[in-house]
Amino acid sequence: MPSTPSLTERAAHTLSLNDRGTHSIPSGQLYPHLWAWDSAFAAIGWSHLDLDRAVTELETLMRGQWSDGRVPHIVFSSQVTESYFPDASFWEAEQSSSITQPPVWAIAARRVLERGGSAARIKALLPLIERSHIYFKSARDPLEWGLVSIAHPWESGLDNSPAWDKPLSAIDPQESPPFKRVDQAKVKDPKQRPTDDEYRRYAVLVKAIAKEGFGHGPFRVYCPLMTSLLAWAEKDLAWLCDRLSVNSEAEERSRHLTQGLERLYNANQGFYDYFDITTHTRYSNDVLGAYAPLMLGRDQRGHSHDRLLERLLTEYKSPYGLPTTWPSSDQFDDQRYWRGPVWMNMNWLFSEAVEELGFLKQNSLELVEKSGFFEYFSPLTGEGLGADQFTWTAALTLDWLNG
Ligand code: 2M8
Repeated sequence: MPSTPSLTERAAHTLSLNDRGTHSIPSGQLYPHLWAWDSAFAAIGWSHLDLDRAVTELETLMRGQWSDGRVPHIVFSSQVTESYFPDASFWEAEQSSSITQPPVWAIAARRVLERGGSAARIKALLPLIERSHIYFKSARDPLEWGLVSIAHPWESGLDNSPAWDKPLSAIDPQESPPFKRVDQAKVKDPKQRPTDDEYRRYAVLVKAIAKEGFGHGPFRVYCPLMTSLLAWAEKDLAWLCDRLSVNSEAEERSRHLTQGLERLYNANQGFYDYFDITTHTRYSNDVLGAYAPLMLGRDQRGHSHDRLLERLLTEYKSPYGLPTTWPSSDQFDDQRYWRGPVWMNMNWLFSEAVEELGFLKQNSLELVEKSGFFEYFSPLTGEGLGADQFTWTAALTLDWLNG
């Protein structure tokens, strides 16, 4: 009788299904091109199977970089025949989108080097990574507060998080050009995807950014998750530069961001706020991203660290890891994309960065063993949702199994 493949073998199989030679796609079912933070997570997975392939993933990702330093969130492959909306022509940029994504590539590069990836090839990437970090300082911090602002909900990676409802309500969906979505028919239930109204507003923003010559556009929100991830990535870039004898001011920039985050701490709530730059309004939203400064460690912010951790441990309980929205909130939806479901990259980021959340590794491995390598999961039942055979779910599983 043939033996059942192990979890490692199944994860490796998912990575190979989505391998396009020099880059990975997130999923054949829904996302047929290169996505930036997905590729960084894929590189972490590849580092357990084929170190050269892992470095190639990062090189391909950085090859898409614009001359102003931004790493576009999608690089379109012209050979792909599967449909995706919004396609390259809708963005009006050359074969890429015009916004970026959470900059986790230095975090991935550090891990690839630590596992034995080519020092020479990784060293060659460091100036590109540094420019991508400086882009945030020059183009995504209009008030110079030492924070990262996003230009589109897609830039945050957490597309339809309730955190964007307020600023997105100011964008008029009637201004949207006509378009046809292709995502809803590709999942079991359209309720697992963002709404049509949200998509119309997303489309308006894509066009507004293009009209402005690819500037910041009308949606401008300081985001604690983006800021925390950049501050973490800067620390890993500083580590890489130190190890590979490259000059860099990454450490200094990381400190500046960590200090900047303090502006968003809400001592009444015990978590971090968002700030809408366009209306100059600060607002609270009890979503997982509001706890992201935890990733920067207790040393930096002892006072808020313990409160954040305590709330997260008591309020965000699920046997499968961290729900993306506070489960007791009216906005929580266990099925709809980033409005509640558990995502493996969030479990991985929090468990890697926060010692007390190390148990998320066990939760996550049990979840993929039970449900498979889905894109996201119901925090209530563990049911797999969205796309099956999803790259970062498999890649991070490999990391947990072999890390
Ligand atoms: C999702 O976003 C894209 C748009 O960028 C989509 O919904 O079509 C998000 O989950 C994002 O974080 C992710 O990088 C992307 C590909 O997996 O899909």
